[in-house]
Amino acid sequence: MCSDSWSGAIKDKARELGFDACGIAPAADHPELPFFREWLDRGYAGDMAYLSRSADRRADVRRVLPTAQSVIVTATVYNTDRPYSTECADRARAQIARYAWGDDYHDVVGARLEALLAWMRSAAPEPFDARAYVDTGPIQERVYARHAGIGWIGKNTCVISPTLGSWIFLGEIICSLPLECDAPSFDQCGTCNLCLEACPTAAIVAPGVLDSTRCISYLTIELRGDIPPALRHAVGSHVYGCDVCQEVCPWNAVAARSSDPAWQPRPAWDNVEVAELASRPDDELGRALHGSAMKRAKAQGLRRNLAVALDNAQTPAERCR
Ligand code: B12
Ligand code: SF4
Ligand code: SF4
Repeated sequence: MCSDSWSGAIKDKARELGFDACGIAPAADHPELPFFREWLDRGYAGDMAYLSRSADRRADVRRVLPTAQSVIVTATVYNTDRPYSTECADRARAQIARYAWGDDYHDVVGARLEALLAWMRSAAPEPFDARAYVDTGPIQERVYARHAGIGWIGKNTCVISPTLGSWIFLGEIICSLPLECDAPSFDQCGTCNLCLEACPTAAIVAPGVLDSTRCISYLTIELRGDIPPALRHAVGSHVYGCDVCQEVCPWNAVAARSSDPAWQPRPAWDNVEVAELASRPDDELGRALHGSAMKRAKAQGLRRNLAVALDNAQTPAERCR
């Protein structure tokens, strides 16, 4: 098979395996890659030490796989038909980021990527080198997604597909095959600034630049220890992650939805009150967290977030602005 028919066959197979989009980027010196170092130097990674530890490898996929020539990028829609948190003024209602409502995407998307790679190995005329990653690998996924034509990197820093929106998981196969590549996506944010204006903690400090130490997603998922008092009110009823900068995005006004059972909200988190969630015993919380992306925070982290949300639910909304 020549490289362009190979690329087409890989994309067809990706669709067959349940991916909503698939594109191919060259393993090259993309202009956005050096920004990562600058971002780390500004302290925007907070306590996520794993990012600085792997900064050299994140600078270029050829440091992860020296023979790399192409990066196959997949997108998987996880959006479901539930309302956005911005549509709910009730601070007693627990807000959980929609990416975490169903099964753990590391497992689901990871298994689909492994299936794609296994098929590629069986169909390829010769052996090749490859690594598959979803989220946890030392690769700047959004940059390769942009150069694979999946979507552009919005001012909220998320990859926005012009056809699917931004409720997508990214996954990649870095490989030594010289595949036919797609054209990069172009920026379609224009003069819009809605995400910068809507962020409850002013974490988007400039278009495309996010200070994690202010981001509710970081504060409720990644941060170990207490949420800084100055940011607690703004966290509101977000007990795990935050979707506000994507919910206000016009490109998500009619975003694609998935009927995949994997992403449907688990009953334990569906439309639940903060107080009810907080009253559940550890073993019950632990069972609900099993196999869910929310297990990252563990029951202990969730309790810390619930305590902040409970406090906020009792606080007049005016004080929280
Ligand atoms: C660390 C991390 C976080 C951190 C930091 C997020 C951030 N924006 O950096 C925290 C914990 C805050 C976080 C939050 C979320 N995350 Co996260 N996260 C990651 C992770 C592991 C690394 C991202 C990273 O390298 N950040 C460092 C910065 C520098 O990189 P960047 O944001 O990609 O920024 C690029 C561009 O913005 C651009 N750029 C920005 N400014 C400028 C300026 C100039 C001049 C130039 C040239 C370029 C440029 O260049 C940067 C690349 O160097 C990736 C997985 C991966 N391995 O890539 C997932 C990932 C980005 N996260 C994801 C998700 C789903 C989320 C949340 C939606 C979860 C939630 N609901 O709570 C939020 C979204 C918040 C947001 N607005 O980004 C998805 C995003 C999918 C998408 N559509 O984009 C990813 C890709 C995981 C996956 N495999 O699906 N995340
Ligand atoms: S996820 Fe929430 S806190 Fe983080 S940048 Fe987006 S709106 Fe702001
Ligand atoms: S809200 Fe506006 S500025 Fe922000 S990512 Fe969406 S289109 Fe771009």
